[in-house]
Amino acid sequence: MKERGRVKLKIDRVELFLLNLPYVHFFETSFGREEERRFILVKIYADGIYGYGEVVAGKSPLYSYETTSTAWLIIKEFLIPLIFHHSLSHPQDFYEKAKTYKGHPMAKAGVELALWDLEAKREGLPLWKLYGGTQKEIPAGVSVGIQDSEAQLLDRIQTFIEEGYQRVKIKIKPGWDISICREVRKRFPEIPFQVDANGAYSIQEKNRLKELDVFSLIMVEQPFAPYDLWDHSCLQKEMKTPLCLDESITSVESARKAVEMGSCRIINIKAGRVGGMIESKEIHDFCQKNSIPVWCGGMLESGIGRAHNIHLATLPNFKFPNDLSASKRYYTEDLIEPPIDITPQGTIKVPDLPGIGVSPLEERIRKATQLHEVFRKADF
Ligand code: OSB
Ligand code: MG
Repeated sequence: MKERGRVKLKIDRVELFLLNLPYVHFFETSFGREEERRFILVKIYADGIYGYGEVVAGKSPLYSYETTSTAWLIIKEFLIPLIFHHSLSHPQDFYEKAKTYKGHPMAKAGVELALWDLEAKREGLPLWKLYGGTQKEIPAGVSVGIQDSEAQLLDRIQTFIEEGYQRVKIKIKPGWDISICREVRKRFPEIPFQVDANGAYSIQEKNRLKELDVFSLIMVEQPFAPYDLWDHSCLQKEMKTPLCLDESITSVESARKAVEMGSCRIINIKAGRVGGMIESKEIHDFCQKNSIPVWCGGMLESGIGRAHNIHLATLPNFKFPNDLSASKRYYTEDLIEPPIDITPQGTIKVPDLPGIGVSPLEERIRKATQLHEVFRKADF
């Protein structure tokens, strides 16, 4: 990562937006179905420019304990005062100060990402250059939720394959797993394929999970609960298919423990889950040194959060197709221009303009905003 800028950032305003954006198609995981995404955008102004970050916490504490309400509170009561009370010259300064507060990684990440966008714009560089990225195009995968029927699932997969996605991930849970995988494999024998349980199983179901070994899956993601590194290590010892951890990895420290215990052979990195880009890069570097390949997960972000993810996924140890799909796969009206698109080869071209490299559409943001609050330095 580039050395921290010498010049202090004169941050004079921070804005928070709470948005609701309806999905093109509902999204269902082992913890439930959602029809729309509720999330927060953070906009930070300094020296006549601004940066945007997205907070990936959702409406309810299902993926993790954070929600849009807890994140709003933490940002308003702790992180914004921190920004105004210290003179920051680089996102790293924010990262170090914010570390004194326990937990709430999604709240911290939203602010840190806005600072990264701002920093890159100040330098006139696309984010991937600041991060030390090496990939100019990144492989796109698609994450397909639980559907009303097996036929509906197979149809959706068919459509995504025709659109060019390089691999398909499906969500599984007890009862929507073995026979579903068998049908997917029968219909699409060659497609790179993986599954994600979002922690829906317990160690008592170990033998059922071992049945997944016959489907040539690239990986099985997060079968057990987030805190359960030990049970993951027991299952990995008995399974041929690599396990990948998502929810369990919240920092470079938890990544180290998971790798040392043999709880997984692959790690999914999400900047929101781990508290920002600096922690993501630390996890990436640790995994690279230890021969653990990583890939970039998603949280159904708007184009703003997804653009941030794309820049992260340019780092060299991102070795699998990512959960990064086209704008139109998620939302009819994404918040950015140009929208994110898939090439016929199933890749996403990395934006080359300064910062996140795409333009937020202020009018669309305004239309989807349920709550807006402005914080000025003068008031702190
Ligand atoms: O576990 O990867 C997950 C979406 C919401 C919450 C958790 C997950 C997901 C996805 C979507 O799988 C991936 C995407 O953004 O395309
Ligand atoms: Mg996951």
